[in-house]
Amino acid sequence: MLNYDVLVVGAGPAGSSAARFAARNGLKTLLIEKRPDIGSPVRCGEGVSKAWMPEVDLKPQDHWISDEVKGARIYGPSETKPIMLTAETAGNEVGYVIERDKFDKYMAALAASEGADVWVKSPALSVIKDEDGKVSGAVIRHNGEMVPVHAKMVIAADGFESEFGRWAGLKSLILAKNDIISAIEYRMVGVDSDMDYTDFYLGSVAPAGYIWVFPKGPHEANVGIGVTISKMKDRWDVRNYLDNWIKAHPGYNKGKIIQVITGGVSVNRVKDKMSMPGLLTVGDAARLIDPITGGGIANGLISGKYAAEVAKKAIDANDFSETMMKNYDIMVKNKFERKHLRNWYAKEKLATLSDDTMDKLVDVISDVKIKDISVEEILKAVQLKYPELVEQLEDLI
Ligand code: FAD
Ligand code: OZ2
Repeated sequence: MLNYDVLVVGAGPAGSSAARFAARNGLKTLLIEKRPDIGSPVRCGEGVSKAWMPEVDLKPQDHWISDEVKGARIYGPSETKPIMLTAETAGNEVGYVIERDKFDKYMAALAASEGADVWVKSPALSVIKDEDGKVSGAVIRHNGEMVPVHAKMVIAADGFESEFGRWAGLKSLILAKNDIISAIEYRMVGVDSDMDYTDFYLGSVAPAGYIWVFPKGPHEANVGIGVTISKMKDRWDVRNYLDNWIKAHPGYNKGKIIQVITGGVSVNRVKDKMSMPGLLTVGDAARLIDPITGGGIANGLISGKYAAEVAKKAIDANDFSETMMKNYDIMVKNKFERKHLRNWYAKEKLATLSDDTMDKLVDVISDVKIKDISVEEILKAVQLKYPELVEQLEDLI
């Protein structure tokens, strides 16, 4: 019988971060991944800001950076004058477009270098529980055999399509239809994208979502779209919206598609319960994507670190009770609850605006000097120019 202190299910950014910090905390850790090749195929726009990296002891590495950007541009439906979020106005905290496959492998390698064992091509297929209902491991298919692995703590990092928590009986992570984005993205070559900016396009081009262009290199970009599923008529809608936008933009229409990806993104408020005895959920599995940017890499890494801290505490105290697990929920809430509530209200509001109003909004904000590349600064500018739009979230800005 195999015994570990911590079993981490899923080697995306959240799982590798959890395994890295668990191992660093002296815990005997196993990180498992169902895919044969960590990070591949990529299902991501690959845009990240820089500011959070020190918090998870992450030093940017050339081999997983494809482009460093000076800022972001947010366009309204008429695509005239964008809101500019730039290094000049914002100091130097800008961002990167990364190579997610290399990034994910690097994160798993960091976990391994701290002492975690790593198994690839090894899906968790079922949950092992004690008689008292505590989660205490998983049955894993490994090298063609069903291997029961026992662990004092399990960390579920199995992504947006997460099943492990549900198998264990955690019902609190279900999403409402207005909090799910369906996304599709093309990696395109031969396009006129600008290496210096990540671009966002708002309005009816992407109902209750947006189109993004993230530069990967000269004339190469990730061009993608996210649409809220409650706004969709059928499942081809998303692709049609993206294709129509590309057709209307000659600088992109002349390009060639070298990869297509699809995926789901959660855009909810922080859930009340992300844990149960013996089990902590992290990253997308815990529904921790930012509800207005759709960004989940940073939050995945941060929640992974928190889970490792609580696992250490629980194992040291030999206490796996609901109360002990709650320490994790509290850490996550302290970090994200307020911000995600604010961004959730803002995205719900944005979804109600006509193209005309959205244009006016972008136009007036584009005249405001924004001093930090953050959603908070954008919302402060909205409050200054269009206070009635943010009445509901006034206390949160
Ligand atoms: P994942 O990265 O999904 O990792 C989960 C891992 O668990 C996977 O490797 C999976 O194979 C594995 N797994 C699942 N089940 C099992 C099992 N039973 N046993 C073993 N392994 C299992 N975020 C950003 O910050 N910037 C962006 O530009 C961005 N763009 C996006 C574009 C699209 C189209 C989509 C869909 C998402 C985007 N996101 C972006 C969100 C981001 O990709 C996620 O938030 C991030 O990947 C979350 O990391 P994670 O580790 O929680 O989950
Ligand atoms: P702050 C990022 O995290 C980049 C992530 C990009 C993720 C792309 C994934 C796309 C997937 C699905 C689409 C989802 C659609 C969601 C519904 C939205 C409904 C409109 C910025 O640079 C974080 O970046 C802001 C970075 O944010 C640009 C830092 O922010 C994002 C603009 C997008 C829409 C905003 C609409 C507002 C419009 C108002 C008219 C701050 C601190 O780090 C600073 O120190 O998370 O705030 O970090």
